[in-house]
Amino acid sequence: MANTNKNLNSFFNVNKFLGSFYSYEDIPYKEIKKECCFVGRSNVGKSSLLNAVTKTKKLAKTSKTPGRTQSINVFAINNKINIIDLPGYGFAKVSKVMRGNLIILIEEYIQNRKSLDHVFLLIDSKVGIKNTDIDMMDFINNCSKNFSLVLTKIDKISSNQREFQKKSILSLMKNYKKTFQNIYLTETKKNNGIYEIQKTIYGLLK
Ligand SMILES: Nc1nc2c(ncn2[C@@H]2O[C@H](COP(=O)(O)OP(=O)(O)O)[C@@H](O)[C@H]2O)c(=O)[nH]1
Ligand SMILES: [Mg+2]
Repeated sequence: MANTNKNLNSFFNVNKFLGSFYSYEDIPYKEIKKECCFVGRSNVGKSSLLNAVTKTKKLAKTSKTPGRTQSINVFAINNKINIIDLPGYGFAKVSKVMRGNLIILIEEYIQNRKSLDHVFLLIDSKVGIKNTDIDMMDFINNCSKNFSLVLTKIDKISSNQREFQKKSILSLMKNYKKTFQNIYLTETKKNNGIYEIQKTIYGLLK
């Protein structure tokens, strides 16, 4: 069925916000058994990516003020697959205790959510990989969850820098041979890389 860009857009365009949750245990399972999530530092572009993938403006609130989303936001796509917008980590302006709590919320979700099939870890291409990102990769890897990297906002860097980033990241990924799947370069305004991510998410249904 959905083997073209247009078909995938209409598949993802049928969507519903299921709610905000403060613990993985509160997220309903219902009949939806497949799930992926977007995780990354505050302001990396998680909500923008969700809007681009679903072709739904303002489905997830995108914000110019980092650190605002502090709960697990659940979106059902076509009643078949959930996309989870996780809180951002590593935002300096919230208290240490709050940062710790957010990490716990994220990690408990990744570790315990049985229907979670694929983690998309977002990296701002201009900022690059930080220690908190490495910690998150180690955690995902230790949970034996498959993950892909999404290098966001590639419009902000030159094509040389894109190649350099991609190369150095791929070399780092040798440490995660069992769980690392793929790398995507995205720019939400021009939809670069969005179709590839849609295909991967849709592919989870097989
Ligand atoms: N230039 C550029 N800015 C982006 C892109 N994606 C997101 N942004 C901006 O980055 C900021 C944070 O985005 P948001 O999706 O709210 O990040 P979140 O905190 O990870 O959910 C917003 O100002 C977005 O407009 C992109 O592909 N290119
Ligand atoms: Mg957000």
